[in-house]
Amino acid sequence: MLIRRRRSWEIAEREATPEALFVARRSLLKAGAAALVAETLWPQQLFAASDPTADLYPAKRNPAFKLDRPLTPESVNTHYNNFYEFSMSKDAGQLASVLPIRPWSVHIDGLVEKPQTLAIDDLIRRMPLEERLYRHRCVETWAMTIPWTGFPLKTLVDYAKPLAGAKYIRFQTFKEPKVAPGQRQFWYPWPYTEGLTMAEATNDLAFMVTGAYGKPLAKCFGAPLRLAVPWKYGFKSIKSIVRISFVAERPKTFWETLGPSEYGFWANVNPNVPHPRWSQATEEMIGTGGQRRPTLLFNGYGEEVAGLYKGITGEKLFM
Ligand SMILES: Nc1nc2c(c(=O)[nH]1)N[C@H]1C(S)=C(S)[C@@H](COP(=O)(O)O)O[C@H]1N2
Ligand SMILES: [Mo]
Repeated sequence: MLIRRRRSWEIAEREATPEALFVARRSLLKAGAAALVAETLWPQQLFAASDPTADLYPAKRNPAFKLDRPLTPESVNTHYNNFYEFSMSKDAGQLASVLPIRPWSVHIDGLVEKPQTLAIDDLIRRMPLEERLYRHRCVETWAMTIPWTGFPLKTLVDYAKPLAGAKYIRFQTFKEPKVAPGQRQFWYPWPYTEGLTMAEATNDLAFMVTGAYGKPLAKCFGAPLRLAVPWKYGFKSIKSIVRISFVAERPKTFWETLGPSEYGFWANVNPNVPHPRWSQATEEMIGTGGQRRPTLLFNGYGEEVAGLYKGITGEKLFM
């Protein structure tokens, strides 16, 4: 349960943790019970016991990605996560420590020259790792800043050699209900899926994350492989990826399936387009004692990505 002090200028809708609540209202879920089960299993382990790629960190920082605000401390970030496979609350990340992340395979399939399955360590070692400082903005109106390590998604796209018919990429998270209590809640469309257009996926900002804070990725952040698309609301940045499919049709995503009027395919950050149940005008910087800042269009990455959406009409680009 999130305990927050109300400020006079905060609107009432912000009391919700909206993504979770949306489903809670509809399905009478017993998240508390599920969380309790996971807690008894928690071996206090945030990383793989010994990460086979540990020697690659810290990777060299790419100075092109600058921040306008301080980094969110690691200890704050690892205790404030959305990871619905494990819990509806922000403690989900801690509960995720039961997830086995080795061995781990990533399937590359669909409209590619040669579908293949890669062991995660082979994949990571094949890719050019670098560190980037990114903003991160959840649709629930909280925000963070993180030093991610990873590689441009474009490098993986080039490696996969998509066929001409590939118009979108569909990403899929693991499905292990025995390990992830949230996945025993059968009314969710597990596994978690997300999608990007090929133009979005090959934009330089689209980043495949394998590490954070100069180390291999902690499980709470979506180890061993997650996406970071910082100009979009956080739910687009799918965690713990096992399958990357090149497809012709726009994939229907996890959140779009649950609430199409609230969570769409595009989900680009825009302060002037409110969520149906709350304003997106400002955001709370987690770990700063409740400081709020004005939300930035495309989360401040408009220069890099606004061009992707020129000429697209009749689409809810900001939801
Ligand atoms: N598989 C999976 N990926 C996910 C989620 C999730 O519940 N499951 N939550 C999303 C949401 S809503 C956000 S805001 C970010 C949270 O990332 P963080 O915990 O690293 O801040 O992950 C996204 N990726
Ligand atoms: Mo989110």
